[in-house]
Order: sequence, then C-alpha cells, then structure tokens
Amino acid sequence: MLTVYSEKHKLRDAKTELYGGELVAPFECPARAEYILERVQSEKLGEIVPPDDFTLDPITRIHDSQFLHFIENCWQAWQSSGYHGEAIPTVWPSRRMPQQRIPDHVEGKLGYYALAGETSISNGTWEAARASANVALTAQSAILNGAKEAFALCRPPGHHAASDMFGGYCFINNAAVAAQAFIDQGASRVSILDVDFHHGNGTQAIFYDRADVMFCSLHGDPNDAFPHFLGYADETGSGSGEGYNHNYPMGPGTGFKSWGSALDDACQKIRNYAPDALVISLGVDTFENDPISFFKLASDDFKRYGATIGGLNLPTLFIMEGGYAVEEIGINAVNVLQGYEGI
Ligand code: SP5
Ligand code: ZN
Repeated sequence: MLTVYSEKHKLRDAKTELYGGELVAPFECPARAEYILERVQSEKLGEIVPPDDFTLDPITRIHDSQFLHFIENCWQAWQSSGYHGEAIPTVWPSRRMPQQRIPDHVEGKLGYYALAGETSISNGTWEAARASANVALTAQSAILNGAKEAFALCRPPGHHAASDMFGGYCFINNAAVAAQAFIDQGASRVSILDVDFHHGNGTQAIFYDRADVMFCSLHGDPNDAFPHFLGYADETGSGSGEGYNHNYPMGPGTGFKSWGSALDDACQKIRNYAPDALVISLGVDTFENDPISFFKLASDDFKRYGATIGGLNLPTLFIMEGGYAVEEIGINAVNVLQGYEGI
C-alpha cells in the first residue's frame, strides 16, 4: 500500500494543552507520526512518497475562507497582542450571546472559531495543517488514478474541524476535503467511516444535509467523552441528508466484541449505499492503553477490523486521525492496514 507522508507535520509542535486544569505537553505530538512512519518502513508496507502541492481550492470547498485566514494569521496576531504563551481561547459565543458578529480582536476571533479550549495555536500550525491536507489530497489522487487503496499519514488530524471551527487537535478536515475531492472529480457517492475513538463532529456537520456523502462513526458515547455535544445515535441527517448519518456511541470499557458488532452494522450500511470510494478516518485511540480514551481494543483487534474493512472491496483511502499511546501507535495503525491487505 502506498503511504503519503510529509516532514512538515513537525511544524505543529505546540508546547501546551489545557488538560485537567493544567497546561501539559500535548498528547497530539510529532512523535506520533514518526512512530507510524517507522512501522510502515519496518513492516515494508510499500512505497512512501511526499505530498504534491495543491492550491487552497480543494480546501475552500469545505472550509470557510475567513476561518482559514484566521488559522493562518492567528499566531502572528496573538504575538502582536503581547501575550507570551500559546494562543488558547478563553471566551465563547455561548448560549444567549449572538454568534453573527466576528470580533476584530484575536481573543474574540479565537473564541468564535474554537470548538474547544485544549488545542493551542502555535508557530507553524497553519503550515503543518496545510501539509496534512496535501497529504490527504495526494493519497486521494493516487486512488483516483487507479490505486485500490492508499494511506495518508496525516498530522495534525482533521475530523473535529468543521467548516469554520478548529479544536480537538484539528484545523483542516482532511477526510472531508478528500471526500469532496472524490465528488468533484466525478464520484456519485462517497462513504466516510470514522473509527477514531472520538466522534467526528466536524465531518458530521459538514455533510449532515447531504445524501452524496454518507457518514458512519463509532465512538465513545458523548455523554461521557469528548466532544460531548454531538455524536448521539438520534443524529441521522437533515433534509436530503436524512438517513445518511449513522452514529454508534458506546460506553466506557467497550471491547472488541461490541465494537466489532457496531463495525459490522456500519459496513452493512456502506454495502447498501454502494459508494464509489470509501474514506476511513483512522484513529487508533480505541486502544486499551490509550491515555485519554476508554475503549479496550487490543493490538490484534486492529488487524481483525482492518480485514473487515478490506471485505468491503472498495477503493479505500485511509486518513490518519487520533491515537495517543505513542509507542504502540505505529503497531496499531499498521495492523489495520495489514489486516485490510489480508496480511
Ligand atoms: C483527533 C482526536 O483524537 N482528538 C481528540 C481530542 C480530545 N481532546 C480532549 C481530551 C479530553 C480528555 N478527557 C479525558 C479524560 C481521561 N481521564
Ligand atoms: Zn480521537
């Protein structure tokens, strides 16, 4: 399987994450991608190529231009305002405050565009997010040009980012950008299957009223898990998108037996939908030793479910999302890809 990887992910190297009332070293760190790359190499998964350059056009198909402009310029504006730490929002347009104004000051803009407060914006964040989207688009092009499958080793991740929101370690929604690229290049239907531990709230929001992109997500019940405010089972789509959004929230301690049944159900929905392409939001934070999650999948389970995805026999684009048990992240991610390939 082809892997697309960019060294520019290292430019996303924030020093702070707001966690449990403290500023800690971010869980979403450069070592994650390096461990995955090493495992791709040591397992001889296949060729590894750098991304092509793309214009902003495929990204603006999904994201609001002012939002992108903000992510690009936030760090500069934050520094100019005299702050010494990284850019962290402290105020939001919450209930009973209107959301139609976008304030001028960077502090107001941060709250306007942030969906959560844990994700600091730091020097290099925009460049890394841009490169991550190019990694996804390059892998998507490979499939368009005939590859059966490809692995986009994206970092930073994307599935929490909506058209005009960042957070949950995400800035540009790589899976959504790639799915839209398939549609723009002639696909009639695309399925996105999100197996990250967290609900892909950004991806759901982006495609919620559309029938041409079906979204299925297996995740920690938002009653108990981030992002808390989306990902419930009764969210099934709206307008012409009604029936094309499927959430499988599961509680603390969920192991492979129940998780695998949910996957089988989602795969049946994908089969019935008969998409032209399948995009997998591949988070491996479902792992039993993940430091911020509560599912109990073992390393071998990743191989087993990779085989289930392979059984769909669809052109498949794997997009890397979360996974924070850093030393095992390469084993778990590559196990999915090898399971898919029947290895
Ligand atoms: C891409 C991705 O996986 N993003 C995840 C972002 C989660 N950030 C918030 C984490 C809050 C963790 N609370 C967990 C409590 C564990 N004791
Ligand atoms: Zn996650």
